[in-house]
Amino acid sequence: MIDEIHAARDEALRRVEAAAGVADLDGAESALLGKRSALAALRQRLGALDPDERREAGRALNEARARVEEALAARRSELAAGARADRLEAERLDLTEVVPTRRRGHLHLVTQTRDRLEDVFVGMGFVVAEGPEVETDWYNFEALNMPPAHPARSMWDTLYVDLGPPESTLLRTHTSPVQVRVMQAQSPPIYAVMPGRTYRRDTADASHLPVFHQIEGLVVDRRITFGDLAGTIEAFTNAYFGPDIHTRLRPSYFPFTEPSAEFDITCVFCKGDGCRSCGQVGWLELGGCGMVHPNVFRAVGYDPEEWTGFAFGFGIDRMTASRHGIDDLRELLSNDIRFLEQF
Ligand code: FA5
Repeated sequence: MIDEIHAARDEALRRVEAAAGVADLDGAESALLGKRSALAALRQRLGALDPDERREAGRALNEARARVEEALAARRSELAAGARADRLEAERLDLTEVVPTRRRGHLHLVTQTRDRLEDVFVGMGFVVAEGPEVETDWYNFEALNMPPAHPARSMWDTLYVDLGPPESTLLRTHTSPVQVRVMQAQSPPIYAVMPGRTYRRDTADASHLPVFHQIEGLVVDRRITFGDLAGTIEAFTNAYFGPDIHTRLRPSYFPFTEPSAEFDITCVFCKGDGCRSCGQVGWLELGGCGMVHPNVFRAVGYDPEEWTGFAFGFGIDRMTASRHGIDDLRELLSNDIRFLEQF
């Protein structure tokens, strides 16, 4: 009987060792220790033994069962550790891995447009300048011929910064303050463009964003005329949009230019025939422009009798939308990879 018990124990230990996985081990456990196991069958035969043999065989059976239970527990934790290691290996993320089939990221569409515009203007002989996004009231308004309480200030819904005296510091509402900084920094002649981010208390909708981009142009030289301004705008829109797109100027008002105009381009969707995007007029508004006001020249110490110039400013986001047929500016900020990947 003792030999049979040892044989059943050794067989059970072999099966435990041979279990290939936790599920395998669960199946083995009931076969080795359950009611129909070899050890259970041997226990049933104890009753037929005489008392001394029964005691000895009973002890041997208890020891055999304890050994098998121990072996099961040890094998179970061994298999669980192996399964966890396999899962970790399978789920491992190598953040340094370069997967050649994946497409790499690229510049945002607005940045691409800004770069292209800069290229077009540099090709026309302009230099690129930049200025701060947090500005003083003087640069954003006063030097641009808008003294305190000038009604034209309400043309721009301004976001003020809590710095210094009330309403003395702001997020620039347009790129025009950079004109002033460029003129202060150098003497004429000036042929410069100034791209950058601008801020207004505008609610986001299909054609407005509270944070958007403009590009400003400034020319200061002798005998500059309105014809030079119109020709420059026509030349860059042709270079950017292609020869089918033309410009027109409409009389307007800006405190820092006189005369002032707004400029439109041929609607890129209907090529001038009239459609929903352009409100059936065949033209899309792009920006403002005009001849630099003598008071702006005075603010930076230029003699308005000696120097003449023009300036223009237009929205890069709206220009991007026009060129790529995007009918809602908010798409540009949605960070939806399916949208961004198209460009
Ligand atoms: C100006 O900001 C003037 N500084 C432009 C200028 C410069 C005139 C130099 C004369 C000489 P305006 O507020 O119209 O003008 O804005 C110019 C352009 O910015 C608009 O035509 C439009 O294309 C864009 N823009 C204005 N507000 C928004 C907005 N909330 N979201 C997106 N684009 C905007």
